[in-house]
Amino acid sequence: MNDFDVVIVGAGFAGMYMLHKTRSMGLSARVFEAGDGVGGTWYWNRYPGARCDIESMEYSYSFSEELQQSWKWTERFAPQPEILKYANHVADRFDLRRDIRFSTRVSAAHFDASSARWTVRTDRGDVVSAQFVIMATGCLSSTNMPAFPGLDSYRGERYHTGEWPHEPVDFAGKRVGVIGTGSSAIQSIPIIARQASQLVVFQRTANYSIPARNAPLDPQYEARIKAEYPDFRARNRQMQGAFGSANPRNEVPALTSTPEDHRREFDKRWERGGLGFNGAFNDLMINQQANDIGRDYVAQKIRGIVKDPAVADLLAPRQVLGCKRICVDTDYYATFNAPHVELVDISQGGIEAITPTGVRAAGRTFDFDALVFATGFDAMTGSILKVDIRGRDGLALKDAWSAGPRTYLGLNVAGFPNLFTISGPGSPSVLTNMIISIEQHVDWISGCIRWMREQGKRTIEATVSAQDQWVDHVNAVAGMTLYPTCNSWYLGANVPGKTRVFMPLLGFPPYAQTCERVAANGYEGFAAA
Ligand code: NA7
Repeated sequence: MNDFDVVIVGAGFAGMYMLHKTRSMGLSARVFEAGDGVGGTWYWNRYPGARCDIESMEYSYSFSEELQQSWKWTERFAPQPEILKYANHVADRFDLRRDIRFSTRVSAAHFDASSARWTVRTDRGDVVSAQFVIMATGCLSSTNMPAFPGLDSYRGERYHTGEWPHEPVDFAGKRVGVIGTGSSAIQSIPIIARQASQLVVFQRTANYSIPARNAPLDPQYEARIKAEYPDFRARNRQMQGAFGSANPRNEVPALTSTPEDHRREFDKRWERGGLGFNGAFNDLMINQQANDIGRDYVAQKIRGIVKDPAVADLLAPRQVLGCKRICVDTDYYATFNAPHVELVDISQGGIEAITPTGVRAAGRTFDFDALVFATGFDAMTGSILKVDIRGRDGLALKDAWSAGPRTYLGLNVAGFPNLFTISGPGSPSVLTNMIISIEQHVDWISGCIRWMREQGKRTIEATVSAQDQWVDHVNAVAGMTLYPTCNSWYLGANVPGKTRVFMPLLGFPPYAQTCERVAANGYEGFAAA
């Protein structure tokens, strides 16, 4: 059996930086990656129009000044192929590939208390031993394919946005159905519509989408940021979501502002484009009445774009603005003005069945040459729980999490010594710029391992009481907001049968401070032996 200090599961942005960091500490590491290349979610999500919703000057590693100075982004929001190219560049630049086993999925990780080591198994028959196991499995990696009746009977082409083929898919002249209206659908629909002869979109819940206003990256802006990149990064780390310092939240409540103020601020942010729209007022996520003002503004914008009032009405979201991550788009709403594009409301009966030739929904039958499932992910816990993880006394993680994920700091689970989760549930993760959250976690885990070595400790694990308090804290913070009011994937509500728990923690800066304090206090809330 091969012995390593660290086994890392996944070679996305988390796994790659973790490998780089462990190497720099002189530790031996092996990474297992299911795909045949690096990039994680950006490796799998190759659907047309796939693009990051965080600006490219921010959605990139900050740990290497040379890297951030030398890499050139071409657009304000980077498209998937460019992000994948960047991931490959990082893998080459830091010579990461030699420690990564591609096309290999970790199937099990079992802890043995007597040796204080993990035994890790893969679907290719590898059996290795490691002191630490680090789950760098990503938050949006495990696709959600609903068990639609008749799914297997469908005879046409079929795609999931999260597992898109590597070759370009040509929809020219085809009748295409898209199920779902989340971010992946909203990005791909305008492009599919340009090719398809007929496009039918099945909408269960109308989503908020703000224009991206994507454009070639302004060279002057790029030069300005690069002239002070470390300061720019530091300012972003002070933002709630660890991004967007150039367009911060307007620290004024909507409730005490005038209708003119509302229009001016929302107009400004609609014109600027991107996720900053949600920062128009500081009470949008904590007060329903304030949020209603934002919701009505977006509905009125949709009515201004979509010509058929009945379609505009269907596209106007009813849920809290920002309750599900808002989408950013290029021409999404305008696409529904095209005569060959139809929106079908399935909010009442859902998809009744998939048939050999298409879909039955809303009491009608539809025939398609191709069906696109844009039905999202088993977010945050899906990929972790696909691995048979067993901690002390054979305790299975899926049992420890049967009532929803429980962690301390989103980094470790009581009863699972030396197992770390990068951007795990209970940490800010998906509510932030993921790469910055990943770096913060990797740095913290590395610091923890260094401390253990210095102190001569073999194991570290969260105490049950620290974990209980942390879970209460995450829930209490979410409970002060409007986030728990809709069926979002933050709550696991998109996956039938998944326990409804708000998984990410709001607020990056106080979280990062807590992590620092925990470390400074000798890893408070952890037991090390
Ligand atoms: P999302 O945002 O989870 O969207 C999935 C969509 O699929 C959403 O509109 C769902 O409707 C719909 N859906 C899911 N299950 C069904 C069933 N059973 N029937 C009909 N429709 C269904 O995933 P994305 O891939 O678009 O985006 C994920 C994140 O990636 C996004 O937030 C960005 O951060 C990047 P629902 O809203 O649940 O009614």
